[in-house]
Amino acid sequence: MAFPSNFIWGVSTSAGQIEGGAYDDGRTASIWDTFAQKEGKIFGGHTPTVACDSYHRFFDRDIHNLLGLGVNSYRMSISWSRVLPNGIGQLNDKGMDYYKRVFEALNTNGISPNVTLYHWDLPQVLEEKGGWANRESIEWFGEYAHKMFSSFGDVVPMWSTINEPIATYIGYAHGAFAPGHTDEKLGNQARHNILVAHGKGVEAFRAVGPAHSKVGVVIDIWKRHALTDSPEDRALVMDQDERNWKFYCDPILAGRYSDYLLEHLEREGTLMHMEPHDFELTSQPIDFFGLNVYNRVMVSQNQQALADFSQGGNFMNNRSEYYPKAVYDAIHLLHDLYHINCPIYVTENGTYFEGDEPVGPSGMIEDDDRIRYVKGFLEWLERAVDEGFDVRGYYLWSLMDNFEWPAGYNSHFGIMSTDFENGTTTWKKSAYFYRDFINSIRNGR
Ligand code: IFM
Repeated sequence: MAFPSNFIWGVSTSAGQIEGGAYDDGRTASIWDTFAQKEGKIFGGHTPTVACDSYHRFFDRDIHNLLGLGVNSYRMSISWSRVLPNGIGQLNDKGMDYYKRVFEALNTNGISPNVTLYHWDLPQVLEEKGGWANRESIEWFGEYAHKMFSSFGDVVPMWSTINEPIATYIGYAHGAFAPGHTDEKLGNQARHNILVAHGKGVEAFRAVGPAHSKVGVVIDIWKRHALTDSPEDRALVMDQDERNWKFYCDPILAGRYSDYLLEHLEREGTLMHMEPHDFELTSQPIDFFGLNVYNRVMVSQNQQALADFSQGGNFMNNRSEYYPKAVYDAIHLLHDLYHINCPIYVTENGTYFEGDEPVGPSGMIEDDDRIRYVKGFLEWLERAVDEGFDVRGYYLWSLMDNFEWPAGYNSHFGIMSTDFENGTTTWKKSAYFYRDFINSIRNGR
């Protein structure tokens, strides 16, 4: 029996994906509200304007679903433009009041809030000043963080500064995410700035000094694996690891970018502007590391071999590989490469189904693939805990089907389905599975 009785069991969501109420009570647009208005950016022309409507339904729907599941923590995020409609400056009382009531409701019900400050939804007003590519964004974020810690520091026991900074890179370099720029150098600048902003956030947390709370960061690790043992494939793994998760983990956990990365970016003409003090900020000591882990990525120079591999038997119905050991590998990697000396929480893990999910005879969505996936990850997580790795919690992504960024409402990650017409949610088979799993752990199995 590996999972200890005080292990955190939770589910994850984010403001931009569930809240809706996009223009209610003084909130202004985020970059995703604006991006969604652009032709062809989001599946089916969907927008996050209403989403799961949690801004209006948290208290009579979401909290009850959380209680029903028996989770002891809920991971969510604050919508920056709801609390600071101008990005900086004057706080919006109504927006602040919403979060105050959400945190109170969670705490009163024994569900510990785990709150991310920035989950991809930059206020559009700040994008108009250059967004994350503007170095001033470091100060903007610092101000926002300071205000949130001063207001809610003590009622939220776990804070994360930023979630998955890779999204910022995609949004500025590749255009598939908001705000939709397609400039590699801009992308590198934006992702560097957000890493420094993370450090500024940690600094703000220490300055405010909430007595019983902790601060961390959330990074997604998609480890590359070579399909063959050829030198070309091994080189590809190295290169892609450097440009992906290492771009974020290195400055935060090692206080630097690798020479390999810097040399390559320099040669490619995409090296970002950096200042010496930046790395003191990026590597501010954190109290925990939030690990988002979904899968590994197979790479090969040989496209045919890669295509053949993807035809193999070990794939789920969404065509992604079933590789639950990814969580164990990522935890190992954090120790082997960075000698990480703070606790790890798996802050996101889950899988999706595109289109309508299979419904059983009783009318319930029978998402057996999701159950298999989650079970597999939990087995490997348990093994890591058993081997003594300091992992203290697991959050399933996601509580309910929600706005899945460019995939709109067509990609279902929820363990509950959401009726986007009338705002009701229905438990899928996986929600019952997760509830029973948590319960069995608590009862010593
Ligand atoms: O929905 C996203 C989330 O916002 C960030 N991590 C990955 C999830 C699934 O794609």
